[in-house]
Amino acid sequence: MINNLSRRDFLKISATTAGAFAVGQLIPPMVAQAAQEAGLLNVSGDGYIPSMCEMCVWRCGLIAKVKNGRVVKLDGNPDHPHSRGHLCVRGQSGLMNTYDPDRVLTPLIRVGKRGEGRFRKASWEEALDLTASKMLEIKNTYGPEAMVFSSTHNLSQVQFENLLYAYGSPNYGTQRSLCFNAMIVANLMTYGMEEPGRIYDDKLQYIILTGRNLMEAVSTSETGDLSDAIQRGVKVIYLDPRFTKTAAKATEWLPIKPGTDLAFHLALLNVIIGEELYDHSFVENYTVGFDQLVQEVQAYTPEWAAPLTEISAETIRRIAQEFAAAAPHALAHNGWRTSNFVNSFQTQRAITILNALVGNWNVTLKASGGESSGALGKPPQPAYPRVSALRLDGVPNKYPVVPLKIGVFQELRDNIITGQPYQAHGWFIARQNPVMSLPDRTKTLQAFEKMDFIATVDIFLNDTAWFSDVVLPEASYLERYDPVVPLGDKIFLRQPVIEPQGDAKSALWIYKQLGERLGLGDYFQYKDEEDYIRQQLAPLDVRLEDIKAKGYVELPAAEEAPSYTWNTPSGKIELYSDTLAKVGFPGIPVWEEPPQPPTGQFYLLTGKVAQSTQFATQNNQLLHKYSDEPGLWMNIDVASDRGLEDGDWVEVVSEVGKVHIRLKATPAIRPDCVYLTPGYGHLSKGLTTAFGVGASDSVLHVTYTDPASGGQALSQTFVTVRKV
Ligand SMILES: Nc1nc2c(c(=O)[nH]1)N[C@H]1C(S)=C(S)[C@@H](COP(=O)(O)OP(=O)(O)OC[C@H]3O[C@@H](n4cnc5c(=O)[nH]c(N)nc54)[C@H](O)[C@@H]3O)O[C@H]1N2
Ligand SMILES: Nc1nc2c(c(=O)[nH]1)N[C@H]1C(S)=C(S)[C@@H](COP(=O)(O)OP(=O)(O)OC[C@H]3O[C@@H](n4cnc5c(=O)[nH]c(N)nc54)[C@H](O)[C@@H]3O)O[C@H]1N2
Ligand code: SF4
Ligand SMILES: [Mo]
Repeated sequence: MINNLSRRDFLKISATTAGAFAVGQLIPPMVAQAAQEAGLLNVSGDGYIPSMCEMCVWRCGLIAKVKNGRVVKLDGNPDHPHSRGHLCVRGQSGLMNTYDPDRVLTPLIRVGKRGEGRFRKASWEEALDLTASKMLEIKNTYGPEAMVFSSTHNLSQVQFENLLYAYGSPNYGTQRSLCFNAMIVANLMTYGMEEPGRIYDDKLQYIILTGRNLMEAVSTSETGDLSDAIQRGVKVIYLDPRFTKTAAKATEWLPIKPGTDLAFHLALLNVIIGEELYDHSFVENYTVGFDQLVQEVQAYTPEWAAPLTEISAETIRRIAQEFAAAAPHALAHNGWRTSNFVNSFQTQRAITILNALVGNWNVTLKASGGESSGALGKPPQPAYPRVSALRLDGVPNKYPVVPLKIGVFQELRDNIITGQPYQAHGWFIARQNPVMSLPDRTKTLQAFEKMDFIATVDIFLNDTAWFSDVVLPEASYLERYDPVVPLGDKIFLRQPVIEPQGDAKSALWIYKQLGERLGLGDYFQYKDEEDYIRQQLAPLDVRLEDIKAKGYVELPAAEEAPSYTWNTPSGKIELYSDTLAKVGFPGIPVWEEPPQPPTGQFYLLTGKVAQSTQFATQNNQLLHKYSDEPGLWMNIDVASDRGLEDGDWVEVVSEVGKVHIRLKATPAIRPDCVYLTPGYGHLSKGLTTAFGVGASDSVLHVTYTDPASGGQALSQTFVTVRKV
């Protein structure tokens, strides 16, 4: 779909670009030596190797079929609790990411202007020396805080963080505030844990999904659980201004007015309390703050919520009654990318409280410690240097309840631009595409202009690498080891199913090399990837060889007694949170009016599609082939009133940006909303399949941040649409 001009441009550029293999060039066989030594591949390089998918952050277990040193098929590992024998469409297409002709396979050093995309090939020696010398120069001139680090959830992140803490910078940008801060902080305040586990058992009767589009925004195991529950006749109420695939599967779709989920849930609380439908003994024994809650929700009747949400009072009352009647076998799902409005934190709090009132703890919700690497070993290392500089993202001074590790990435970006409280000069980015994933792309590029030095670790010349000074090519997930990870009572391994192509290297190798050049070698006391994993496994008395064949090792199952204590200041579920009240936020969720678009404008909605991951897989030739060209969804009646037809080119304008895109007229969206699929409109011409396709909603998104959780608010951007 790339237009001719841009393809020609790219080819011209790649004359001075250390591109990967040219399109169509034959990739030589790369027989994975470790796998062959372990007996997983025969002498011809054929066999089946278990490992883990990384087409998204969910890490399903996979089994790679390898022939003569090439991956020919990827299937789900039946023993992995996420994949349970299945890979989603992205997972199955993963080999095309590894074999993408656009892969970056040698380090690159920029030769043209930033954003021009002109690079030259470099050796690792040169690229690492340059990166380390720039990072040292910044540290020596401005202090370690002038160097920003950012990365998105991945298995080697532990060593990325090791590099950051050893270097001594407090400035760490993660995807979390762009994603689920509202949910995480609400759970921490109410339950004292980041995210309780959910139980989809045979007794489950009722689910309320608030904008959790599980059928498209896939988490394989939970998507499967929901699908099975629907088959069994579990009632599913789904709130979304769009008719998504989850809406299609749900018992009831409620096209709620954007930003009013809080009103809906406050009204559910009102009915459940007013009609005494809550679990009295659970509330008495295990919660604090019920009296304050009773007082606060009195005013939030279904009749009050109806005009706000545009869901009738009868429906709201009925759902409250049905939910309570099904309880404790009822689940109000707290969603995932809960970053829609600045009131999303209060919505999340209301959802956590709704669950608590009906006493579904240990029935549909349970304690979860998240990913704990507690039992694993790690290489020895000295203590980290003390950091005294303030953080650019305002945590904790401006955002007192946002955990340090979670941060507020969009605020960090904004303060790179303002230079307050000090100016940042360098940015080290790994496995992340902030040029696309942060709201307001123009601002992100402005922040880049402030940088003396930018380095990116990626497998592609993504949009962020395109603006970088050095690009360090990581081996793909099929070509490398990563640290092992525990999941339940198993420990899973990512291992190379082929050798890395070109000069690509694992992140474990890259961070160690960089660490040594920065004088931080003591923090990276592992010889190579295998040695790192052996040190992880040492306390468990497990050998790496024991894991390779099955891809995991089983540990003795820990006794899982249902727990009725919570890691909150009171030890109970906090309906009223003193922690919040003390720092000036409401201790009980209160109604916060969301902004509404002025007449003639629309809410701009974003949302995942099953065939792509964020901003990362649009260049995958297999996925691309089966994807429709993305268009701007607009309600079909509204389009017709405006004289617009399906396929028309339209101009979409927000306060901060403008894009051109084709219109998709559809009944599947509320009349006051439009929707754009994220992940298109790439700037990098190094993504030759994806470049030139669609438009980026990140260009349009205005940066709004919820003051409590630090989560961004993506549906709060309003746009005009006109034919061009
Ligand atoms: N295929 C695929 N699966 C993925 C991902 C992917 O990129 N691709 N990404 C993974 C990640 S990182 C995440 S965080 C999860 C995200 O999982 P989800 O949060 O379920 O997914 P999204 O599509 O981001 O948002 C869900 C829905 O919110 C709706 N929405 C917007 N504003 C409002 C509102 O005010 N109220 C309500 N009720 N709904 C609203 C949108 O229309 C959208 O359909 O998905 C994960 N799974
Ligand atoms: N408009 C809009 N903005 C959003 C969202 C939205 O729905 N709409 N969603 C938000 C959410 S939920 C999230 S989680 C964030 C995600 O935001 P990001 O984390 O910035 O986005 P990703 O696209 O996941 O970036 C992953 C990068 O990793 C690279 N990569 C893939 N495999 C490897 C590998 O093996 N090694 C290395 N080093 N790199 C690799 C990919 O090429 C890609 O460049 O975006 C948020 N922003
Ligand atoms: S959900 Fe899909 S893309 Fe993500 S890890 Fe699993 S198979 Fe891979
Ligand atoms: Mo996310």
